[in-house]
Amino acid sequence: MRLQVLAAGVCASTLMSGCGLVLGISSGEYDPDPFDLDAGAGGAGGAGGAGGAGEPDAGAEPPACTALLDDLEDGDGAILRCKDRIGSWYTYNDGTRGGTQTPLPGRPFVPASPGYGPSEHAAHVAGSGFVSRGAGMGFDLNFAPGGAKLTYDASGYAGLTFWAKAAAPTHIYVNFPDRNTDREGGVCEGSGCGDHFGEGIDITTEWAQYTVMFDILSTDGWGVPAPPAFDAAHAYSVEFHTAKSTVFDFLVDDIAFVP
Ligand SMILES: [Ca+2]
Ligand SMILES: [Ca+2]
Repeated sequence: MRLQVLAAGVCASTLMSGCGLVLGISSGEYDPDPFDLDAGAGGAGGAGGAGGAGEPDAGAEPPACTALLDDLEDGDGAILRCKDRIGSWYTYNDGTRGGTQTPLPGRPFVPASPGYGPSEHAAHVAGSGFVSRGAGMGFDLNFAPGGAKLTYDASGYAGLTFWAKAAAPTHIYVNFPDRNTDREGGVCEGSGCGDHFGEGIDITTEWAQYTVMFDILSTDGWGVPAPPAFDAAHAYSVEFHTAKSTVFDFLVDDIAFVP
């Protein structure tokens, strides 16, 4: 729980995502669903999201899953469809008035060009001005269009690896909403949800590969009830999150599980 320890002393830094999640927000003003997870997941994410996962052909068996989650090369907003995995990219933010984000939550998620290396596409998000809980982009792992948002069993994998590049050096968090921290799981409620297990990384202005192992993930410590550990067997999503007041403009590509 390294971040929990750090949080006590480094809360003055706007780069610590967890700190901003509670400071400066009176209980009366607290938005229990600041990321609009309930509505946003449906609108921006999988179900019915424009440009989202296409309906699989009736009767067509999806291919077996590999470690690769998405390379964005098909140019749409859905991750690679395979046997147990279906989901779409989405963006989210804390709803700060005046905050700007591209693409906006609920709008079609269109991959940017070019991508990493010789590839043609990467996932892109940019924005600023989100002063309470921040913003980001992510994708669901088991959320079919028109269906329910379900958990995905990632316990057969040890971590996540991806390539990333930012317009300016940017600190982001790779978060993994799971059964305990996503309100969809029914374990946490309201403002007790959202303290996802994750890890902070520093993205530079050159493409570089980053790897986050599941066994070192931590929360910020404010979730209720306190989640015991990342529940990889019941993961909902992968999110690339920026802390409050971060100016962000970054690309992510070739996202894959680590076997
Ligand atoms: Ca690519
Ligand atoms: Ca795709």
